Amino acid sequence: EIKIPRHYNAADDLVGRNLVAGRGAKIAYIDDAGRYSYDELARRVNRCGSALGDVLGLRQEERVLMCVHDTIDFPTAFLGAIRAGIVPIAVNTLLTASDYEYMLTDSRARVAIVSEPLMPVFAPLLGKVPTLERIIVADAAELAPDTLAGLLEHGREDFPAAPTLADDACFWLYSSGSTGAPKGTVHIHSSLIHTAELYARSILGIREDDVVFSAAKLFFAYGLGNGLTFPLAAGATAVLMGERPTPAAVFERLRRHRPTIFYGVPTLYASMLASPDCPARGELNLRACTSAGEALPEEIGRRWTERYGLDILDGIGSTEMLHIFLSNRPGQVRYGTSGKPVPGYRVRLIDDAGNEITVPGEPGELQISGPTSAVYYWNNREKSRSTFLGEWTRSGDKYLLDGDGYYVYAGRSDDMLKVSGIYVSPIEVESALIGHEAVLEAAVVGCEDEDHLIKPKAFIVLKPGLEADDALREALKNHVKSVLAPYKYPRWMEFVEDLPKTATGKIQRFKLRGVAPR
Ligand code: 3SK
Repeated sequence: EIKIPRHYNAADDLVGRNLVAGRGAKIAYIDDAGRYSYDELARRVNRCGSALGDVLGLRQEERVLMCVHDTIDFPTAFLGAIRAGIVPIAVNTLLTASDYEYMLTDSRARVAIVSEPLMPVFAPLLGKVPTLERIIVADAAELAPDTLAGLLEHGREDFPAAPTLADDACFWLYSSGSTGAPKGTVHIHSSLIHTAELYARSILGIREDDVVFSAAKLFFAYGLGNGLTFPLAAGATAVLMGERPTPAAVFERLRRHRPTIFYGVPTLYASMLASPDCPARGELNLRACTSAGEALPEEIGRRWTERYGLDILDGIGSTEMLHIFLSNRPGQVRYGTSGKPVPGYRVRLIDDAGNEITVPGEPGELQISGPTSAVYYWNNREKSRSTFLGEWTRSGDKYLLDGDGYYVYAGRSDDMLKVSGIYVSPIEVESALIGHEAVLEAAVVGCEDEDHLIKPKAFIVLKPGLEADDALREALKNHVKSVLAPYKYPRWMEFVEDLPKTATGKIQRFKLRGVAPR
């Protein structure tokens, strides 16, 4: 673990260390519009931090919500806010207006910075959310007063970092649970650099001459480390991609920019391997590949290694712990496991009676201790108390230890599903289905697809007199996609007479798991 001074500003460190090291002229970021040196990044960050205060009137410790695609505007706004001591809240760009309304209301962010294509979702919230005063449009070329580009024109390049402390709130990410609203997860200034030292430097061996590319977006804790903290901490170069990470879009960046480190998620690796355009070994320049978000099926790992002669380092992290705390290591990969604790973290498995499991083969809830744990959930004492247990943080994941000290994923302790690396609450999908006029009751569980990756499956009881047909299936899928973030829709639907329930009427989802997809 590194020693961090009490007076510390994470943005000042991550950008400033590169200037001090003489890397000002080196390319920090490449996005779809251009290339930006470390000097240019520093200018943008300083201008942004200064303008958030001088032009928009934001003060240290106030919050700014960011719904921004992966372009240079993300690090500009995120690090600019942090430099000013303002707390950015990076949110998923795939959500609905009602999700954003909740997050804006909950956080009381006075300003939102939003990528231009997402403005139709956000614009109606100005006027609707009483605490929201301004929306600044990112990824827009015009130098207008309400664009980030325009705002930067009014910022100072010599803007000093705010006098923050290592333990001050630095940024938030929203974390979802199986019940209740998403939780504002508060991280402190010292956490970012710790993730870089503990995981990126020690497990990946990231270096100044690396070029990194994360298909996982910057608004995820995984992507934030991959594409922002780690490359800046090491003085490397990061490739950013604004569009959705389809295999074609990813191949294009792998071929054009020839990154040395690629960060993906299992669903993407599976679809890349299945693509007829999957690059040949010689076309790529990779030295390390990582996977997180959900457990990597063994078969996908093996096929990747066969094709590229390079292992995927599968690991697990969480929004609460900020990045990966259990990981496979180069040269010691065991597919089908999440590897071993990253040095600097301790993990333990706790059984249903609250006792620590010390023997291999027995599943228990994984708890983690390490310096990067979030400090609490905003305005949520109950969930904070049940998650952050002093030095230990509960993950909600069940694991077991194999005979050689590798940790094997054994499901969730709650009903949450991880779909393409993003949490989906079955209860939320059930409520959406029940909101359709044809549906009486619904239960949603995770089901494995042909690549052994989990996707939502719905068991549906229709209202009396209604019959299921293809048109109704399509209508129900479209209905869910219209009220929830589209990736949450059930991939399979089974129409049943009734649902298994407890005596008190609670749906017994466990009885529906393991029913083959239809
Ligand atoms: O889902 C994960 O495994 C993960 C990894 C790194 C950071 C955050 C998360 C949720």
